[in-house]
Amino acid sequence: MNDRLSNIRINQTGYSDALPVHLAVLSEGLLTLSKDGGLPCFPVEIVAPEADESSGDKVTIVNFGVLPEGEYSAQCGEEYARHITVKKNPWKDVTNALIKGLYYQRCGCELKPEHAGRFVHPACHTAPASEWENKSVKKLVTGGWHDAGDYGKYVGPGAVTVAHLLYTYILCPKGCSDELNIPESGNGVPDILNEARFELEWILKMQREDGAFYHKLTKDHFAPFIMPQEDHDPEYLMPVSHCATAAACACLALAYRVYRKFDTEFADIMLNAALRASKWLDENPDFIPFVNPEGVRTGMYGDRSDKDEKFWAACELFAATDSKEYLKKAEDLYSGELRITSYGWAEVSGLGAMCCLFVLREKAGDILYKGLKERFIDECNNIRTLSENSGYGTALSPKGYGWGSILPIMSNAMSMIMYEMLTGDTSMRENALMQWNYALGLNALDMCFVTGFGERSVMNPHHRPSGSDGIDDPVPGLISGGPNKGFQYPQTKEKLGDSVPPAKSYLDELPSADTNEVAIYWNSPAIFVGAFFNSIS
Ligand code: G3I
Ligand code: 9MR
Ligand code: ZN
Repeated sequence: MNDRLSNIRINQTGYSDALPVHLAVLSEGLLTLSKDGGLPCFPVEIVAPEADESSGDKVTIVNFGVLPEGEYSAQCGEEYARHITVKKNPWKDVTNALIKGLYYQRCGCELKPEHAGRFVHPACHTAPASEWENKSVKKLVTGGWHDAGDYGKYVGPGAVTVAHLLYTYILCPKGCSDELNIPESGNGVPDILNEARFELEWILKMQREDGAFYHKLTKDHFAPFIMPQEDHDPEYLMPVSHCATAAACACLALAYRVYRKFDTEFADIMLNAALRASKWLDENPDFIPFVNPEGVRTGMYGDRSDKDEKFWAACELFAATDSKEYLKKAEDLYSGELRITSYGWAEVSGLGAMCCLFVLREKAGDILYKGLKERFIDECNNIRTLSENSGYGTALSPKGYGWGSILPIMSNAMSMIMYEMLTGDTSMRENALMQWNYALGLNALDMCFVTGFGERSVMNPHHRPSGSDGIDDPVPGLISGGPNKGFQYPQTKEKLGDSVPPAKSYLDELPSADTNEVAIYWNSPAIFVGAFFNSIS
C-alpha cells in the first residue's frame, strides 16, 4: 500500500489501448508523460484548475486520448511520478474478481482452498431457522450470499444483485469471461450464471407456502467480528413483505428466461414460484412497509412503496409469459414517479425499464417503449450533466454522497452505457468510463475501492470475514460503499470533522460501516460496468 497521496489520480488497474486515457491532476504547471522509460512527451500545461464542489479540490481532468500499449510515467511538478499501464483488455481481472467476490460471500457451504485460496472457511449458518412470528415453524433455508459485511441474507437486495448479473449476461455477454474458478466452473453454463444460481436457489427457499416471500433471514442482532462458521446464534425467517415478494417475483421471472436454455426444469420451478408470488400480491394489494419486529436490529431495508417492485415484476412476467394482463399491469403501475434510472435495492424501476427497453422493446408499446425510451434518454442527459459538472467527472451531485455512494455512481454509469446501447450514440461513453475510473482510483481520495486491486486500495473494509480471518489482506474483489456525508456513526463524524467535503467523507477503517462496508448489490452494478468496458477494450 502506497501511503502517499499523489497529485495525479489515475485508474490504478490500468487503461485500455482502445479507449481514451484520463488522469486527474491537482497541481498547476507542466504535466508530462513518458513511455517505456523514454523522454517525457505529451506535455500539457495545467493552468487555473477549477474547484470541485464535492471534494473541495482544485482539479483538472486531462484526456490523453487513445494511447498505444506501454508502461507510462506521469509527472506534474516536483511530486513523484505516477506509473500507468496501457494495455489490451486491462479490466478482465478486476471484473472477474468482482464476480468472484460474490463467491466469497457464499453461505452454508465450505469455501475450499482450490477455489478460495487463502480465504477458506468451513460451511456456516447450516442450522434450520425458525419463523420469527411462530418459532415452532422451522425450515432449512441454507445457501445464498451473505449480504455485506454482516451475515444477514435479505431477499430484496439479493434479487436485485442477481438481476444485475443476469442483465450483464444479457447485454454484455462478451464482457464476462468464464474463468472464475468456482465449484461449478466448466459445467457448460457461463460462470456468471453459475454464481447467480447460488443465490437463486436460496431465494426459492425463502418463499412461504402461500406464495409470499420472507423479507430476510437474519439473527435478531448483528454478529460481532467473528468468522461465519463461529456465528451460531439462531437465525429467523423474518415476516414476509410486499417488496421482497415483488422483487423475488421479478427476479425469478427474469431468471426463468435466462436459464431456460440451460436447465428447463430449474427454469420452470422459478417461473412457477414467480407466478405464485404474483398471485399473493394480487390477493394482498395493500402495501404494508416492512419494519423490524420489536427486538430485531439487523438491516431493515425498509421502503416507502412497492410500486417500483411491482412494476418491475409485471414487466418481467410479461416478458416471461407473453400474457397481456402483465403488460396492462405494468402500464397501470408506470408513472413519472418511478425513477427509471435507479437500479438499487430501494428503487428498482430501472430494472423494469431495462426489461422494457432491451427485452420487450416494441412489444412494450407506446407508453412503455416509445415514451419510456424518451424519458430514459432525457434522464441520461441529466446524468451526463452531473458528470460534466464534477471536477473528477463523477456523476454524483455533492448532496448525493450518502451511505453506499458507489451505488448511484455505478448506476449512473449503467444508464450512460445503456444510452449508447439504445441509441448507438457513443457520446456518453467517456462519461461512463469516468465512473469506472472513479471506482478504481481516479477520485478525491486517491483510492481504489475494490479490495485486492490498485496501489492504494481498501485494506480495512467493514466485512466480518476480512476482519476476523487473521489474514492482513482483505477478501479480494469486494467494492467499498465509499464516501458518505450522512455520518450515521458518530465516531465517523468525530474522526473526519464536520467540514470534510462529501467526496472525502471516508475512512478506510474496519468499524466504519457507514463509509467502508461492502455489499453484494454494490459489487453487482460494478460488474455490469466492468463487463461493458471489458467487452470494448
Ligand atoms: O430515505 C432517505 C432519503 O429520503 C434521503 O434523501 C437520503 C439522503 O441521503 O437518505 C435516505 O435514507 C438513507 C437510506 O439508506 C436509503 O438509501 C439513509 O440515510 C441511510 O442511512 C441508509 O443507509 C442504508 C444502511 O443500510 C443503513 O440502514 C444503506 O442504504 C444500505 O445499503 C445499508 O444496508 C446494510 C444493511 O442494512 C445490513 N447489511 C449491510 C448493508 C450494507 O451497509
Ligand atoms: O456491522 C453492521 C453492518 O453490517 C450494518 O450495515 C450496520 C447497519 O446499521 O450496522 C453494523 O452493526 C453495527 C451496529 O449497527 C451498531 N453497533 C456496532 C455494529 C458493528 O459496527
Ligand atoms: Zn453463512
